[in-house]
Amino acid sequence: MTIILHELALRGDARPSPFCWHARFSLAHKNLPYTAVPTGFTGIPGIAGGGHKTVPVMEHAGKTIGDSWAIAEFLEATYPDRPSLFGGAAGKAYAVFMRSWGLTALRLPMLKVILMDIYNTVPAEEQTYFRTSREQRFGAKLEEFVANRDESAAAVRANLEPLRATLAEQPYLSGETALYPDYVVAGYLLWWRAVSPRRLLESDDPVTAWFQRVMALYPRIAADSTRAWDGP
Ligand SMILES: N[C@@H](CCC(=O)N[C@@H](CS)C(=O)NCC(=O)O)C(=O)O
Repeated sequence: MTIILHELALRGDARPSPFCWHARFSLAHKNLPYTAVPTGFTGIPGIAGGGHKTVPVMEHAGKTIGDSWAIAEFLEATYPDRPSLFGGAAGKAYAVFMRSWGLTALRLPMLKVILMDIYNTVPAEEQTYFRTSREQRFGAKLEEFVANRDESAAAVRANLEPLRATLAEQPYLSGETALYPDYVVAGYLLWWRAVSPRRLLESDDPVTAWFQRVMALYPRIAADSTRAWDGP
């Protein structure tokens, strides 16, 4: 059986989507082989017979699953004998928290830094779609949305403080081994790194050392992830 993962690819084969990285981490954690199929924004409606508005979309033994969290839950239920993504019910609850925390404490302030970088990475023929859909969603011109980039970057760095405190106690956010909560955060760092030439983390930041530990666990993700500069 071949597992197919449809994921977002932009100009220069940049792979930015944090949610696609979350799905990749889920597959990698379960040690499942998969084929990653790149798509642009305008290709999404045509994936796997249609009906999907976002990627990732996974095709698995005749079943098609959209949404990174649904993919994680499906893989956890389908492959109980492989390493657990969550580490039990309490671990799953922690993963739910980290998803919510990531959406508010990382995704939004990161977007306020990198939205124009993403736009500049979107192929010319998809830029009008991207600009229109995002300006509608955020109620502002892209340029206005990133007007306070420096403050937003500082907010992201400050929001990582609980992670630094956690990593002073243990090698991974989930304890002795990396689990889904680690992948949530790593996915957002891969997103930033794929499109933005700005440095997010200093090399002596404990989050940098943790990120490198996570990357070392998954050489394929480290190799396939693209970067605007060489760092987290
Ligand atoms: N809740 C979804 C969100 C997925 C998502 O928003 N994907 C973005 C790429 S990062 C997308 O496909 N956007 C399509 C579009 O904006 O047209 C998940 O976790 O998979």
